Amino acid sequence: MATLKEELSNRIPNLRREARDLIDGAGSTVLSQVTLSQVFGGMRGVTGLLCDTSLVEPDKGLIVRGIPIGKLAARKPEEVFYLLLTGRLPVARELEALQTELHERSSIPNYIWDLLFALPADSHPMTMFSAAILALQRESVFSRRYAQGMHKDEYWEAALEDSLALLAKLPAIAAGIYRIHTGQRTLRSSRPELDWSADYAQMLGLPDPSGEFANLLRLYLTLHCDHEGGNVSAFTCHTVGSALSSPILAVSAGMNGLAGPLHGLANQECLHFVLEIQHEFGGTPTDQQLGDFIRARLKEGSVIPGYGHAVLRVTDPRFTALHAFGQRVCAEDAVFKIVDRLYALTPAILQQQGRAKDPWPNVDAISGSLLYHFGLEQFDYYTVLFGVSRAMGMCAQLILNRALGTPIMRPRSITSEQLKEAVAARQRVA
Ligand code: CMX
Repeated sequence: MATLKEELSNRIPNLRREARDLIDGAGSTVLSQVTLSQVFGGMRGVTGLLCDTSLVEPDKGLIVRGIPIGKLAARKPEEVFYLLLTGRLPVARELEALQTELHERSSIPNYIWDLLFALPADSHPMTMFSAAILALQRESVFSRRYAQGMHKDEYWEAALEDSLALLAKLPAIAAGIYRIHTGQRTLRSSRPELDWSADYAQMLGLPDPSGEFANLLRLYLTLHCDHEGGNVSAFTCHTVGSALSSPILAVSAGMNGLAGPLHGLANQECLHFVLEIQHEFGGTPTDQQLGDFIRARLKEGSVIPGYGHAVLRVTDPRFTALHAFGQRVCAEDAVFKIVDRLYALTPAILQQQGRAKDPWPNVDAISGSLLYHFGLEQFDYYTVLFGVSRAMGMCAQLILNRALGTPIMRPRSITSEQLKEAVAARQRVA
C-alpha cells in the first residue's frame, strides 16, 4: 500500500518523461487555430490547455480519468480526489490513509475565525469563503519552501502538502461560514471518526436524523469535483498557480471566478425559478399549467434555468444521479415534484422552440431543490458547497502542473488596430 504522496512519486517521473517525449517528438503538431471571432468570443473552441484529471464529452458528460461521473456516484469525494490525482481509485487502506491525513490537518487557526466573525454577517458567503482561504496563505508550505530555495522538482510535493491542508480545512471553514451567515454565534467541532462529507454535514448543524443529508452532501461533493481545465475557476486557478503563487492563493482566486453568476452562481437561479412556479400555482401545477408556463416564459424571451449547456448535448449525468437520489429520498417533496415535472416537459418544449442546442437539464436544475428539502434554504450559500467540491479539481490540476513544470501562462493579446490590419492584409492577398 502506498500513501497518496508515494503513489504520485512513483507516477510523476513517467508523466514527465511522456510530456518531454511528446514535446521533443511532435512539438510542432497543430491542435487548434484561432479565428477573429474566437478572440472576441471568450476563446470558445480554442484548444490550448492540458488537463488530464477530467474531460467533458458532449454526448456523455463528465468523465473523470476515463470513468463516467455517473459510475462514481457511490464513491466518496476523498476517493475521487485520489482518482483525479493518480488516475486510479484507492483501495480501502489507501482511502483510510488519505482520510487520516486530512483529519490530521483539519484544525483551523483562530485568526480565520476572527476574520470571519469580523466580516459583516451579511457578506456574501463566497466572499467569506475566498477571504478565509486567502488568509490561510500564512500557513503555506509551498511559499515557505520556495523562499528557502526549494528545487523545482519538489514543487509538486509542497503543492500537495498545501492542497491536503486546504482540503482538510474547507469543510469546517465552509460550515462555519454557514453558521455565521445565518446569525449563529457558535461553531460545531469536527468529528474525526466521520468522513469528509458527513463531518461537513454535522458541522453545518442541520437536523439529519436519517443520515440522508450527509448522503446528499457526499453525492453533491463527488459530482461537482472537476470539469476539465478551461472553465473559469479551473483556468483562473491554473493561471495564478503558474506564477508559482501557492495553491492557497490560486484556489482563492479560482473561488472568485466560481462566485460569478455565469459560473457557480447559476444553481441559485434554478431554485428561484422552481419556487416561483410553486408560488404562482400555490403548489405543484398540472402538466398543462406547467407546459403553458414554460411556453409563456420562452415567448417573453427568458431562458429556462437549469436547461441547456455550452458543451453537453444529453441530460447531464450529474442531474441523473441527483434525480435518482431525490426519487429515493424525497419523491413526495413539493419542490422536488416540480423539478421532476419540469424534467418531463421542458426538453420537448425547448426542442419544439428549436433554439437551444441542448434542451436537456444540467446539474443546476436539481441540486438546489434537494438542498432546500433538507432545510438548507440560504440560496447564496450553495456556491460555497460547490466550491468545497471544486477545490479538489483545482488542487489536483495544480499539483500535476507543478509536477510537469508547466511554465507561467502568457498568451499574447492583440490590439483592435492589429486585428484590423490583419483583416486588411488578408483581403489584399485575396
Ligand atoms: N431556455 C431558453 N433558451 C435557451 C436555453 C434555455 N434553457 N438554453 C439556450 N437557449 C437559447 C440561447 O439563449 C440562445 O438564444 P439566442 O440564439 O437567441 O441567443 C440559443 O438557445 C442558443 O444557445 P446555445 O448555443 O444552445 O447555448 P449557449 O452555449 O450559448 O449557452 C447556457 C449555454 C447554459 C448558458 C444556456 O443553455 C442557458 O442560458 N441555460 C439556462 C441557464 C442555466 O441553466 N445555466 C447553468 C449552466 C450550467 C453550467 O454551465 O454548468
